[in-house]
Amino acid sequence: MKTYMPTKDDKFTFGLWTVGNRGRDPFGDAVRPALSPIDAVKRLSALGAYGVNFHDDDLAPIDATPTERARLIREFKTALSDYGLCAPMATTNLFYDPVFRDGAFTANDASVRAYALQKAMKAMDLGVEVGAQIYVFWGGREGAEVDAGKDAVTAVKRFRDALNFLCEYSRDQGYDYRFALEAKPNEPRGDLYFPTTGSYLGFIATLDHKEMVGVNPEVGHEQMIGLNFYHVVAQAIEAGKLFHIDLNDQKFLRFDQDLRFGAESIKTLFFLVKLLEESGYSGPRHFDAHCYRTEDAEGVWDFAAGCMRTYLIFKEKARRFNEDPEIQSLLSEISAGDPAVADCSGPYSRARAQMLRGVAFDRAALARKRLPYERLDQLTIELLLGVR
Ligand code: GLT
Ligand code: MN
Ligand code: MN
Repeated sequence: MKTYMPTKDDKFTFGLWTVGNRGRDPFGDAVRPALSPIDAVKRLSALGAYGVNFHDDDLAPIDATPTERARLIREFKTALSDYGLCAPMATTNLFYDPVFRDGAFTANDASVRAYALQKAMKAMDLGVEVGAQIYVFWGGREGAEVDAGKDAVTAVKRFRDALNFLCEYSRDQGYDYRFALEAKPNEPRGDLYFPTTGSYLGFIATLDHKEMVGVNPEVGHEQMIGLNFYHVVAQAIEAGKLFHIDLNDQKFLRFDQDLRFGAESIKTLFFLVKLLEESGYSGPRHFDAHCYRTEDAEGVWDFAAGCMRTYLIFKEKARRFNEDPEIQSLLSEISAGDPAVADCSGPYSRARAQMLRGVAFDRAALARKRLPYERLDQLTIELLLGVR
């Protein structure tokens, strides 16, 4: 009997801002009390999580005195070691304070851009202090409502300058960071630059230290514009660029909902988990979600446990999918080809091109070949619904 109890080996992580979300939205105030980082560490550890991630300002308020800041960091580090959690990812809050109302690295005001760089450097130092090796950049305010006010080409160049600067800073300090860029199409800005993970994959190739930089795709951010998240992640993995992942869920084409993992998109997220587990991805499985605003402080832990449990159920379903004889036989049938043609495929050579020219294809027979996707999909659904 499977218990689906998470262990540290599952590498489940949560952000302090996720379990600490107080339920504020643009139409209503907080409904839950503040959760201290120490209590977050205690509770997550008890649930079987592996780590906890944070923004600079989640640990110490932006205007904390140096002494206060040092104390908060010290207490957090002690809690991590007392409760056996790590902090594998760190990030900078470059979106909440009014100074960032027109962006951070892409702001029109050069002083704001410089301040954003300074804040990111300090937050990187802080991340290293607690052992983080992945550094996420979510450009929450890097966008515009008024395109007359900011040239979009300039914005891309400014963002590149910032990333190049921070890669050099990381190297110069002897840090071991890998940077993970997180896309989002809009919200809180009318439009955000780099709206999809695909945009970032193109951008990364233009950086000075592209080997240091990958992506942090978030389920909901791609589903806000109707993309297939499984396909998004597959491309990132194939490019060797999946450095981190933000797991949550979302109804399509809406505001960023950050729902509990698996709350909505059962089939897509099943294929996502199957992909993560089979691809050799060894990074954290990070939940960037929060519980419904209707929950009280205890409901947060139902939410957190639910994210991990659903992931583990999908993982078990992936194993069953691979062991299901009927599913596997349909898969072999679908991909079976004419062995005589196999020699003609492979990397280009003149001889191979010549050979391929000479093959007599039976186009009509190929077009008639059975493709039993209906049956395959039905079996997948039955497996997921628990009757198989
Ligand atoms: C913020 C955002 C997330 C990002 C976090 C990292 S902060 O909650 O909604 O998608 O991953 O900056
Ligand atoms: Mn996210
Ligand atoms: Mn989100």
